[in-house]
Amino acid sequence: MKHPLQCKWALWFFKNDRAKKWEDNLRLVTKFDTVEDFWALYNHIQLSSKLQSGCDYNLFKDGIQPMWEDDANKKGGKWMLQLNKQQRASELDKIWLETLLVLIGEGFGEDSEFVNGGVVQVRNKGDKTAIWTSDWKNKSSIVKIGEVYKQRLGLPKKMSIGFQAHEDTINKTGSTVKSIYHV
Ligand code: M7G
Repeated sequence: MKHPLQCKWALWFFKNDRAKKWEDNLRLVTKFDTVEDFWALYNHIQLSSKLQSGCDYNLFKDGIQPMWEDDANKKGGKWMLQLNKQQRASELDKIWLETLLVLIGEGFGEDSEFVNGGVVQVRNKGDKTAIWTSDWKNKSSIVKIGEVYKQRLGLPKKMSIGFQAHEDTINKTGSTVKSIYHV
């Protein structure tokens, strides 16, 4: 018997092709709901650090599309970790694996219901990982999710990560989006 996960998850892959619309570059890879199927998938796909710049992996709960427009994400946001260029070689793969494990292992406890998924984005200007949640107004759960994420990644206490509402990202005017919470 395989070991069931609490939820069924879908892995998506994004490959930047500027000739196409953003959503047409997004592909569903597969869905899984057991520990064994997760590892079979993980061992089969490229490590994030080996992807071309402009690519993303998204792991979302089955039924939630990895985009702002999905009903579950519409009023939500993300805890984002911005890495520097050196960290691709030394830390990106560890951080993304830990992100996957905290998601599928329901590491956020009773706040897991507000967690929609996780993202890794490989970019020349610096890679990023994020946890996407619903309902940015639910401050206590969102902050607890951020604290767990920071702790699971082993980030130093003095290092701060920010939470941005997708509506602010969509409406951004400058290059930076204000963070509404910090941990
Ligand atoms: P990004 O890939 O999140 O960050 O957004 P990057 O600037 O580091 O590459 C880049 C662009 O992709 C955005 O400005 C949008 O045009 C598009 N995009 C990203 N996301 C997450 C979405 C989404 O959820 N929905 C739509 N429609 N476009 C998106």
